[in-house]
Amino acid sequence: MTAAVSTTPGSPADGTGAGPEAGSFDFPAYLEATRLQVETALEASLGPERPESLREAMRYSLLAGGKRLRPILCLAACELAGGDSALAMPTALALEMIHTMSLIHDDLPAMDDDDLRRGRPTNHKVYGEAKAILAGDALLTRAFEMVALRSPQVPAEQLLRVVGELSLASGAPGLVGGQVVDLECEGKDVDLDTLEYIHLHKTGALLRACVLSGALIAGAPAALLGALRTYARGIGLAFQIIDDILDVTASSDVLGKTAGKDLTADKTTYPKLLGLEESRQRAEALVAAAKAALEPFAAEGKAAPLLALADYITSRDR
Ligand code: GRG
Repeated sequence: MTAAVSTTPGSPADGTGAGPEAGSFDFPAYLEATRLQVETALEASLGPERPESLREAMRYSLLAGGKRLRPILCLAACELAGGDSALAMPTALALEMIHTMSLIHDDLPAMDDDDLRRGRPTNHKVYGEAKAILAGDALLTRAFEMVALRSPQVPAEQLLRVVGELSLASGAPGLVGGQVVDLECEGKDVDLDTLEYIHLHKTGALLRACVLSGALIAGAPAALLGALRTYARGIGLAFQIIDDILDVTASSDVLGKTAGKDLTADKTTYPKLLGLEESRQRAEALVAAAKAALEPFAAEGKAAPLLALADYITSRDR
């Protein structure tokens, strides 16, 4: 598969084969070009799902925008490992499908009960609860189809390891487990260790699957996979700390979801436990540790996208 339009030097589709040079890397251009590739591929990814009403509900949330960080992390990790990011695109889309599914279910009345997501009414507000649950289920299973049946150029052994990472990230050892503990902790006093557990599972596990699966598709050695695990842990926690901060400092308009939700739902957050300033410092330290883990692999500039993505996590405003 050829990756779609990008003229950004060093981006997945520039055709030079050269990684971005450290220091001259144009991250905003990389981010936008890669995001557009993902949008184009996502648009084409949902085929003849039937019935039409299910397809519509799946497309409604999947194509509602979003930062597309997870697929971009997957493609960037594939590049870092020396792979062709076009081969990782089906897996990158699968990761966005799992993420979107988790957002649909997270917004349901039985979970966070929210009515705004990605700047639009939530899926169940438009299609009803039953259809929203089923659209999520269909996206989750579609994700595994993307890897198992729609990645013909990737060796089966590598795809099997990717399926393993996606399973771990989605199930009880990942998103589901984190969500259960999160729900059980609502309205209770939660310590820092429990908060970390929730976020490493609810948020960190999928980010880890993103970088590991991209690297696995490129046939990365164990040392790089280990470094990516450390990187993912750092950015995963930092991502969630910033999410907690934005929940109290940003508006619903900018976030595209209901601001101030953590307070309303009586959730423990990093700002609640540590205050805003210490939370921010903690996020920055985690990002620094994440970047340091990639240092041994940064020689030819191939780590530039993942290094810049780590910084983006703390500097983002939505
Ligand atoms: C996967 C089987 C299965 C169940 C899901 C509902 C649930 C169980 C888990 C909740 C997971 C969840 C919603 C975690 C929050 C993660 C998070 C910080 C989301 C926001 O991510 P952004 O900011 O969103 O990247 P965009 O819209 O930009 O993609």
